[in-house]
Amino acid sequence: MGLLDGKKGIIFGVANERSIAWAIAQALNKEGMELAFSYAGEALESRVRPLAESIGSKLVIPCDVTDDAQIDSVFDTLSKEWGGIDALVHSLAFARKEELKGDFVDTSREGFRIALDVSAYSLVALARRARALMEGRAGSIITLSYYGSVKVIQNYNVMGVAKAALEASVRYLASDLGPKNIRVNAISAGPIKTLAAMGIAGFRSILDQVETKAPLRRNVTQEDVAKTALYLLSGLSSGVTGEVVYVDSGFNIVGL
Ligand code: NAD
Ligand code: IMJ
Repeated sequence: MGLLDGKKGIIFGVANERSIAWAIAQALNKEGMELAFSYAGEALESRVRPLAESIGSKLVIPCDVTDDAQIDSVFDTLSKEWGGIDALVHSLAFARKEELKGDFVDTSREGFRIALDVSAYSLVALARRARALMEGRAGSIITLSYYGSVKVIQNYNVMGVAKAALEASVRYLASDLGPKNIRVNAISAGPIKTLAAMGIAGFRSILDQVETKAPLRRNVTQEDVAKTALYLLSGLSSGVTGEVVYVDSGFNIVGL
C-alpha cells in the first residue's frame, strides 16, 4: 500500500538523472503514483524517455513552456489518457547565461522578459490548465524556488527577481484555487549540483558556505527535496497551501 496509490501526476523539468524533478518523480512513483513527463526540446527526449520508461511511464510529451500550443497539447493528452490529474510538479527555470553574471543593473529588457516568462509565468499557465483536470479531486501543485528570491546572491541576478515573482504567484494561485481544494506550494531548495548549476561562477564556494554555516552542516540532496515534495503532494500536507518550504539545511535562518 503506497501513500499515492491510484493517483496521477505530471512532471515538468526532468533534463537528466541529476534533475531535482527526477528525484521527485522517483519518490512519488515509489508511493504508487502514475506519472507523465514533459521535456523541453527534441534533444532532451532521448534523456527523459528512458528515465520515464524505467518507472513504467508511457506518457512522455514535448513541452516548451513559452509555447501555449505545446502546453495545451500536454493537457489535451492528459485529459484523453487519464481524464484528470492529482499532482503537478513545476521544476524548471531559465535565464540567458549572459544575465547570470556581472551586475543585475545591466539586465536587458529581453533578458528580463525571458527569465520571468519561463521561470515564473509558466507556473500560472500550467496551473490554469491543471485546474480543469483537478476538478473534484484534492489537487496539489508544487514549484521549486531559491533563496535568491529574498536575498541578493551574486550572479543570480534576474533569476532572483523571477523567483520572487514565482513565490508571489504561488500565494495568488493558492488563493484562487483553494476554494476548489487545489493546493499550491513552493520548495526553496539549497544549492545542488545539477545542470542548472553548471558553469555558475562561485558555485563551489556557495556549497562550502552551506557546509560550514548551515545548522545541519551539510548540503541538501535531490532526495531531501523529493521527500518534502512527497509531503506537499500527498494528503500528509492537506492543510498547507501558499507556503514556501525551505529545504536548505536551515541556511536561511542564520544571521550573524
Ligand atoms: P535541471 O537543469 O535539471 O532542470 C531545469 C529544467 O528546466 C530542465 O529540465 C530544462 O529542460 C527545463 N527548462 C528550461 N527552459 C524550459 C522551457 N522553456 N520549457 C520547459 N522546460 C524548460 O536543474 P534543477 O536544479 O533540477 O532545476 C529545477 C528547478 O529547481 C529550477 O526551478 C531551479 O531554479 C530550482 N532550484 C535549483 C537549485 C539548484 O541549486 N540546483 C536550487 C534551488 C532551486
Ligand atoms: C544560478 C545562477 C547564479 C547563481 C546560482 C544559480 N546559485 C544557484 C543557482 C547560487 C544555487 C542554481 N539555481 C538555483 C537556479 O535557479 C538556476 C537557474 C538557471 C541556470 C542556468 C544555467 C544555464 C543557462 N541558463 C540558466 N538559467 C537559469 O544558460
